[in-house]
Parts: sequence; structure tokens; C-alpha cells
Amino acid sequence: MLNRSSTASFDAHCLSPRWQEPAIGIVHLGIGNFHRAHEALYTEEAMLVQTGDWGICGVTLQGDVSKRDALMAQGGLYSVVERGPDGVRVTVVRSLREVLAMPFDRARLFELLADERVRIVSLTVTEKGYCRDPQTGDADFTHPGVAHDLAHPDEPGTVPGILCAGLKARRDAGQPPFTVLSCDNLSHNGDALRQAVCSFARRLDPALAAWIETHVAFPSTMVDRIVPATTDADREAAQSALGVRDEVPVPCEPFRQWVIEDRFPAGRPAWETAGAQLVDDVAPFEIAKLRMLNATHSTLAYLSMLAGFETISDAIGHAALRKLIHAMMAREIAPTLAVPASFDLAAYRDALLNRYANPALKHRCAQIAMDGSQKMPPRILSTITARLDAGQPIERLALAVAAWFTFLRGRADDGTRYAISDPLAARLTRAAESADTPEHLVDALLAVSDVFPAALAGNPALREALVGAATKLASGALAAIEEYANLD
Ligand code: CS2
Repeated sequence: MLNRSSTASFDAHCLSPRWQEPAIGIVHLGIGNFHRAHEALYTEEAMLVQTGDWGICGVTLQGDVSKRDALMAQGGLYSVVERGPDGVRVTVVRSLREVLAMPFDRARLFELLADERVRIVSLTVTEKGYCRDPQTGDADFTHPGVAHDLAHPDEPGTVPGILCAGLKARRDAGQPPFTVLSCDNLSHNGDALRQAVCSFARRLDPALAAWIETHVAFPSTMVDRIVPATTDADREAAQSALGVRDEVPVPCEPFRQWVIEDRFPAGRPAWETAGAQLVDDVAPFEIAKLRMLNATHSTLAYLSMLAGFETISDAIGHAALRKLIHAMMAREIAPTLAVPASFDLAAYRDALLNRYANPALKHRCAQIAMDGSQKMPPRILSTITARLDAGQPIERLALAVAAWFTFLRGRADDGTRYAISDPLAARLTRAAESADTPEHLVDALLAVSDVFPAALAGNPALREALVGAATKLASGALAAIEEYANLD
């Protein structure tokens, strides 16, 4: 099994023999596959160019002791299995030094958050992990976890609660705060997190909220790498390359990108040496990625769940679906994006289509289809709103939303049943299952105000486009794909 004391067999798969074990300087909340194939790798590469104590302590917030135990049994080591059209490359990553599982390891987490040597707390907790009220952007005070953390601020379990408790410890000890770095797919992710944390702190201790507002940096980032769930094929690929067993490898595509707003008062790894782009304003990159990549990913996922394509590469291999996705980006999404002149949107679009076609990745549509209530607003509804405001057509985008609605009935066109995984699953499936016509389906789901703000839900052009698309989908996704691929 991989471990830190016997690297001989897999030395050739480490990035460099010149590795010095760093002390922990980053606590990362949400130690899923994405972080391990992205920030942890950038951080390792950066430390190889410029030494520094930027070891990572990863935290799982779901009480997943099996993940902690599997990683700790390997001393935090794991391999990244990069799968490209031309083959597989396996790299052992060493920057992860410790793994904790909340709530079991709370004392150790708070010891680290209070420790001045921890200068960054980063996050990949997915959209729902922010516990935001979708209407106001403040922490959602009706969320049971948030209510618990307000009543028991010393035993927090949510992101706003944990960050406030950690920042309070710094302030009370007269120490500088850590920088808080969101790496999730939210629009303006730094500002969104700052608002959730400060609104939570205001309820608890207004002076703490004021201190956070003045002293804590929440830079925004755009993160990009397609990272599926681990399968046995990845364990086998790692073992055959390394000669030892890795129980927790991470598969990913060769491509990766990280654009970071450069505001780190307490310092940061030299991530730019590993290819990260440090910029003054991330917004154009972030919005382009959400609206082009994540939006078309979700569209492919919902249409595929209905039509029966298992992976993104299967879906994009279907000629009409590829044509539809190309047109959706070219005709409906790209024209809404204000990007710098140097950002070539046509090249970006074509590169995305090539990344989707990677046959080695096996990115399952069911994985992307999760949490639609959290994903649709920033990925697709933002573009729909911009186009409706400008009086522009939205047919293809409406097909994407109608595909999500139809997906929420819980069965594919061939009758296969699947589960809906979403924080709003109960409400969404009740609405979808009770509808007996496309009109009812659209009306029942437009009424979910956590997803559709009143102004959007009441827009007649949106309703008409959704009813049209839902009607087509009712007679089969493949036929709807053909028809929408050939729109003028
Ligand atoms: C995907 C993303 O699962 C999803 O919803 O759209 O995880 C996507 O693979 C990444 O954002 C790519 O950077």
C-alpha cells in the first residue's frame, strides 16, 4: 500500500525527488476528488518550485470516517490518474498531510484553525454546502444546521458556523485571520461566501462580523478540471503503474485551469509557478466557465438521463446532441458573456466539446445530474434572465430547463427508474410527479421559489418556451434533441 516511508517503488511517479515534508498551512473543507486533483496538485507543484509550509489538512464535513481512514492509512498519499485520449498518467501527490472527519475530529480542526501557521482555509463543499438563502444570499437561518450552529456556536457543523468559530478564535487571540478561499462553482464565489459568513456572524456577535468584514479576505476563484468519481478501474490503473495498492486514487482529465483573485494578506503558495493565473478580477472567467461548461454539462446530463446515454462522452458522440450543444453555446450563451478581448470564446467552446469527447474519462451523467436546484440558477437561469431582459430567444436554454423538469419525474424514456439526489428532492419530485400535462409540470416547478425568483417565474416568454420544450420531451428526448439541433 502507498505510504510515506517506502517511496522506492513509486518514486518515478512522484513529481520530484526533492520533496521536503511541509507543515500544515492550508485547511481544506470538503476533501473530495476535485480538491485532490486540483488545488492539492497545484500546491505540491508550487512547493517544489518555492519551498514553504503549505501542507494541507483535508476535512470531510459529512462524518465520512471511511474516507479519512483510507487516506490516513496511506499517510495522506494518493495518486492522480490522468486519463487522456492518448493514455493514462499516474502521479503520487504528497501535499495532503492530514485528514479529519467532522464532527469526530472537531478538537483537532479547531486547534488548526486557531493556529497562526494556518494561513488559508479553502473550500470545495458544493453549492449546497454554503447554506445560503437563495433569495437574499445571507446564511439560511431556516436551515437546521445553521440554526444548530447559532444555538451552539462552539460545536458548529456548517460552513458559516465553522468559519465564524475559527475566525473568532483568531480575533480573540489577537492573531491575524486566515484567508478564506472558495473553490466552488458559484458566481462570485468569494463574495457569496463572505456574505454567508458575515450574515451568520452578525446574528452571533456584531463586533465579530465587523472584524471579519474589515480584516478577512475572501478572494474569488474559477476552478476547472473534470474529475469523475473513483472506480475499480482507477485502482487497477494506479496499482499497475505504481506496483503498490492505492485504495483512493482520483481519476481526472489532463486539462486543468485555476484563475485566482490575488488577495492573500497572510501569503499563499506560489501557485502561478504551477500554471495558475493570478488576476485582479476573476468574474469574466468564472461566469464564462459556469455558463459555457457547467451549463452544457447539466444540459447533457438531463437530456442523457432521459435518452439513456450513460457518460458525457457517449452523449457528445451523438451527432444531433453535439450539434445542439454547439449551437446552445454559440447562439444563446456566448453572446451574453462580457469577456476580455483576449478571451477567444469560439476556441473555448470548441475545446469544451473536445474535452467532453474524451472517451477515457467515463464521466457519468448521473453524477452531474445531482443537485439541480443548486446548479440551475448560476449555470442556466442567469443566462436566461440576461437574454429575456434583452428580448432575445431562449429555445435551447429552455430545453435544458425542461429536461431537468422532466428528469425530476424519476424515470427515463425507456421506463428505467433512478433516484433524485437534491437538497430539495422531496419538493421537486412531489411537484414533478403530480403533474399530468407539460403545462402542469412547468407551472408546478416554476412555483419553486428557491429556484425561480418571482420575476422570472412570472415571465410569459419563459413559460411559453418551457411548455413548448416540455411538450416535445414528453414524446421522447431523442426526438426533441433532433428537433432542437435543427432550429434556425
Ligand atoms: C460538473 C462539474 O458535476 C458537475 O456538476 O458540471 O463538476 C464540472 O465537471 C467541473 O466544474 C469542471 O471543472
